[in-house]
Amino acid sequence: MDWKIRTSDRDVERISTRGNRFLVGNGYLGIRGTLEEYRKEQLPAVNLAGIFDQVGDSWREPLNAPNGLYTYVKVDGEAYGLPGQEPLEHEMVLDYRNALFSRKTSWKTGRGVVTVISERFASRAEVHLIGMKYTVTADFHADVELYTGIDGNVWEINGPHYRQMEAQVLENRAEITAITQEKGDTVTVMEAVCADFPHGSEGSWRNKEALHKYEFVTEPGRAYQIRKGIVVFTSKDAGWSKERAGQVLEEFSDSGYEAEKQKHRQAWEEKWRYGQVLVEGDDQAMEALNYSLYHLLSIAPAHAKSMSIPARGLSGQTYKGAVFWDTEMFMLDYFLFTDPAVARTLMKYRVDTLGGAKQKAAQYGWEGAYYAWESQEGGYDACTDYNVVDVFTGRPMRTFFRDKQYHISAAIVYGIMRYSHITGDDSLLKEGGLETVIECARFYYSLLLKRAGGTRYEIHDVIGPDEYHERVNNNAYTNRMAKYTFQMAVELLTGLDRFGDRVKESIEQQYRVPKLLEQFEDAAEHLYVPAPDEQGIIEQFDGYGNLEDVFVDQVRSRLLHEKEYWGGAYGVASQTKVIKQADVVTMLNLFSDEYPEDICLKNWKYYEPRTEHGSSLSACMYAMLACKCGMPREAYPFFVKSARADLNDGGKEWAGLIYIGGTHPAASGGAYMTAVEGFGGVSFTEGKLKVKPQLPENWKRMKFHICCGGKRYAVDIRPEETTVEEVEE
Ligand code: IFM
Repeated sequence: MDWKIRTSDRDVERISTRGNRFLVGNGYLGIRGTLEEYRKEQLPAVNLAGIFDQVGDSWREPLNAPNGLYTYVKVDGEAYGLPGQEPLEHEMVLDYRNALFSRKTSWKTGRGVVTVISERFASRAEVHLIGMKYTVTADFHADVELYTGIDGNVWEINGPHYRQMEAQVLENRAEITAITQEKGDTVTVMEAVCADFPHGSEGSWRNKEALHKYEFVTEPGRAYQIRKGIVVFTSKDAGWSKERAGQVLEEFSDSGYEAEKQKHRQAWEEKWRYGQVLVEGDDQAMEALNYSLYHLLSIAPAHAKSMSIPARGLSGQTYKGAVFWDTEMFMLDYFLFTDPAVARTLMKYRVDTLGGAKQKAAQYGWEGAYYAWESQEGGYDACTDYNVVDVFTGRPMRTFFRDKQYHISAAIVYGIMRYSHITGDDSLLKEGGLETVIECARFYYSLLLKRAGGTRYEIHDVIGPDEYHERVNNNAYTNRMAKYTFQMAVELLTGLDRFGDRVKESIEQQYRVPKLLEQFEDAAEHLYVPAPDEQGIIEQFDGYGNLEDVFVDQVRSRLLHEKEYWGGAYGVASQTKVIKQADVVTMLNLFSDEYPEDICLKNWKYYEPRTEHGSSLSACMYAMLACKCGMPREAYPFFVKSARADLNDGGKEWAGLIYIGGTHPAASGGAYMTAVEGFGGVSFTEGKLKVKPQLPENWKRMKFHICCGGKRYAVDIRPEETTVEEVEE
């Protein structure tokens, strides 16, 4: 395995997926795998973490910075680039061990062959820095004009986000400062170019392009290279200024591209040291898995103390750059097991956005904290009431994701408690985590209903993970997660002493602890969670069993339009048993120790043919439950599907008429969980690591690291024995 993916594909239809697949990123920014000459129509983006803008009533979304990689060539007066000019040869490579993107493209001109080679990295050592080199070679005396600079014509879905741009172009230096519409935030991109060959040069600022032109005549076979350092910072980045960016660029120019690249590679090697998973006997699985981990590492906010990861990572503005339950339920484990500081950063974001969650609960008339379904700055819920556009009428469709996906708050509790249980670190709980769990429990408590004369609590009018069935009662997943939230709140409230007097007093001042304990204990005991019926099947929600019993292909055959939305009032799936993604199976996976194996298996077999897997979050839940049922062979194709979510073409790019393309970090996290927890059999009992492997037949050996209780362990699984050894750091 060479830790590289390559393609010579240049089909314009797949520009979007290649942009995702060849992405490089460092948690602060993500650079789509597009070519230097691409204009906004080809969807290039330097996508920024944690900074948003809203134009009028359009959706608020994260910013794409002006594109400092923009470069193209003219030879003998004619421009050469893709997708316009048919090349002789073309290849793009992503070296995902070192997070290096490169391309090589040759064109035949009227007088000979001209070749462009480039390489780029989003520095891991200095996250504001992008390094790039670009080389032109011709096999004749070509008159070359090489244009390089910053393109302020950015690709945006709901823009334009910049109301003003100011630029400066000096010799070998250029900068653009763009000012956002909503809050007047600034995004500054500065570059320094080094061209160590004789040339004529000229700078310009026109049509939102800050450009340098380098003119030269090539010696046949000689390489003409420019190297660029690009610094990006925004008004939200404390301590950043043009002076500081200038210093970074000076250092880049002094030490040189190769030296900065070396620092970047070293930083990545550090990440891989404990972050990789080695598999012997199945190179394809090892490649897809580590490629998935590459994506997770590329978007991990290791530079921040309180930040999360959007559902489409840093691959663009899809899903409004918002944070979903994907982070806690699908991505968190990877960071928790390999780099707990990042896991803490992710969960601290939720603690710090508790205010937004309390406001949302209050807006709906609930108590406590109802987290944003699509969380942006401050916990603001970017999810709109009309989140899908109908393909037939072009009208926005009323969806209830924001109002009714109550299970989101429990995901936050799950993340906080999993962090605390596995790391043994109480600091997050002490710094607001306790209040977060209590407020989420208060939220669920305010949702509880009791039928007249009844004894059990129910939760009505919800959407579970399967979004195709809206506003149902007693969704098994939601109810079980609400019960879990009550259980966790009880665990914390009964053990306040462990947090010390100051924290205990503060909680006792804010809450009537005995009263809450009484309520939460009662709720945990009496909240109804649908139980297996005589056939062993758990009904996904009240009345699910009465819906039309068809399988996925039958429902698919009823579609009138390929982009038609399957859910909502008239969706093809809505009145059938066909579901979008794992729902009961997700619940069983999380609570498998509460159910006999045959119940897990029966439900797996029942729901699988009825699951569209229309969300990339689905396959890994089936994979993991299959492992828990002792079926690694059945789990394997679902594992591969998750691990290859960003390698394969054919992922869903549309929800009705809304573009939802981008990377799939939840699937990447799901692939990791399946490998390590499913096949590797990693679990934790009272904070202690247990490993009980069941590898797929062709896997001869598996090696990885796990952090637990403040220690790091090397796990080595071989047919003859499994060893778990503490690592001295
Ligand atoms: O969080 C998911 C949801 O479960 C299904 N639709 C896409 C969201 C973002 O990945």
